Amino acid sequence: MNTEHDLRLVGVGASPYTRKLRAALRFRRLPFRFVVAGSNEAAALPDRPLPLVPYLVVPDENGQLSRAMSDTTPILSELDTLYRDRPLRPRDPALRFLDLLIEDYGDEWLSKCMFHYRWSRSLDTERASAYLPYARLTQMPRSQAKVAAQVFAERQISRIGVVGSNDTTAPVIEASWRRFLEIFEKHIQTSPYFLGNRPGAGDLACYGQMTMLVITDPTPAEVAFKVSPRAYAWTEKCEDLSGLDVVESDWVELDELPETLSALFSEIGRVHVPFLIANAAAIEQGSSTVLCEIDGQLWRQDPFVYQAKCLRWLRQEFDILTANDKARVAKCLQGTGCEAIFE
Ligand SMILES: N[C@@H](CCC(=O)N[C@@H](CS)C(=O)NCC(=O)O)C(=O)O
Repeated sequence: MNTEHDLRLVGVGASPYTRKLRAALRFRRLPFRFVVAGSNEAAALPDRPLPLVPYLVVPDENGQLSRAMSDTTPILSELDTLYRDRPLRPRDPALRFLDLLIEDYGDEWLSKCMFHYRWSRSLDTERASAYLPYARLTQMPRSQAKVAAQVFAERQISRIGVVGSNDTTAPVIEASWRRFLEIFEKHIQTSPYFLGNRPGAGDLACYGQMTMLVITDPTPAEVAFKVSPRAYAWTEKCEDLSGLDVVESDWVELDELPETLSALFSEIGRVHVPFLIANAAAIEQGSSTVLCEIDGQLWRQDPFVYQAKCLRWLRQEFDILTANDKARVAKCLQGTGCEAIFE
């Protein structure tokens, strides 16, 4: 079999965004090779546009693997354009917007939970540091891994302010992780995925972070086992959904959203949206600190330029909806706090 033209996914298994994209390619049934970042095979491929993992190398118009793309959100959109079958973004534009919102919450808020637990709780830091150096090179000598682990942990801990984890915000982040699990637990009892009987990009964004939060890192995993033991099974399942057959009618009807999904939007509107808005305002004003209230507590962190872009993307996606679709979205999000994105 000639696999020369397979897509190349370059990443590491220990990266939540790599897991999101790998699960996406599997669900999409797209032929791909997984290439470990930093390996000789990766060095032979076109370089990544951003200093991030994962990245995806796709064929250009001549069928040559010459184009590398970074950032999973635009990558998933482009894959939906390039390959028509089994899209991850709903075709109904209003539902597509809701899926983008869940995707942003997974990528940008659950990542706060992930980063916070991993780099502020000593047990989680120790556990992650012990294996992460080997994620790129399993044969690394132990002495070298020890040094690498320390350097990496110090770097991540020094960046913890970037995600907004500090003494004041820790209880807000931890309470939000528990609430997410409570909502998830109820929702998944009646619907296999957030938007019905097939996964959307939002499911896979949450899944990516949950590989670490539910499976790998002891403190958030312990909470998950108490609140939602099915979260572990769901996370494992999402790793490879290539065998799931789907049809268009598997998406939920927007006019019949279950209450448990509204609860998820209320959670997104409770924590993530206020942050997105305060962060974008701080950047616009050239302020060096984001200062706002989230869930009744003072939130202080360094501005996060990328997340201002996320808000811009969401607003652009809302702006291009027809008046009718805008009204359908607004109706679903009414009273959740998410309306602040477009009001
Ligand atoms: N928005 C990006 C985020 C990717 C990202 O943050 N990747 C992390 C690893 S999980 C990374 O490469 N960080 C750079 C570093 O650690 O130096 C995406 O969706 O691809």
